[in-house]
Amino acid sequence: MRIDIITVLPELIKSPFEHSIIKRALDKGLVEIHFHNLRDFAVNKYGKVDDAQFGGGAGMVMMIEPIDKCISQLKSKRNYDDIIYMTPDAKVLNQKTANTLSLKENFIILCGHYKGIDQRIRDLFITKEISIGDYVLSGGELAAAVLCDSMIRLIPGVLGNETSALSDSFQDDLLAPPVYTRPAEYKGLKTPEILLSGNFPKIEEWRHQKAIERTKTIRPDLLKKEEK
Ligand code: 6GU
Repeated sequence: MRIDIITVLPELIKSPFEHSIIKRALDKGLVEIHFHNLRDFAVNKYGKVDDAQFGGGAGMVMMIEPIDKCISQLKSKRNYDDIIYMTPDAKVLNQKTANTLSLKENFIILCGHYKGIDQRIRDLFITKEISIGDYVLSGGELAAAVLCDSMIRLIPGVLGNETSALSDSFQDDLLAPPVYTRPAEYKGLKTPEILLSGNFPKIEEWRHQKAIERTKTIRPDLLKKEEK
């Protein structure tokens, strides 16, 4: 997988890729990430990439020209499966989208800022728009890092034990069951007996039951989705 990230704040988004599972995926060559500073395509020597919106109103809008130049340059070098715009006014990312995207090869991810980008960029280039939740962030960078993490960990070979991605919360629309590790008892707080029993079919049954209970309590909307 190759991901090209377009941003006005490359420093803000780099560090999530320098640790843990994502770093290992990069080191193994399973994914390549390239950062592009939109200011390199600015319309003047002061690095201008945004302007006031037509029609009036507070907030700046990211201009069409720098983004056009940057995306066109990338598109002239290779084909992209998707050109994704990170914005709160879009469908919310879920595990199904992450699964689908993890099977593709090349992405451009454009991080929004200020009031957003000139609509003509969306009409012309963007093939997918993604939000990471119903709240507003200062920019698309953190959201892009979240999206990349969710896709990269699903690329075969990234996680040591591939079954662990499959048993994650949300993979089957259920929250994960509770987990315990040594010591079996701490200050009188006990691990459920069943987990120490060695009876693996019973343990699986217990985990599934707990997953359903947890989902009913915390995210009943997920169960409703399953019934559809
Ligand atoms: Cl993708 N961008 C911004 N700025 N805020 C968000 C978001 C994205 N997703 C949720 N909030």
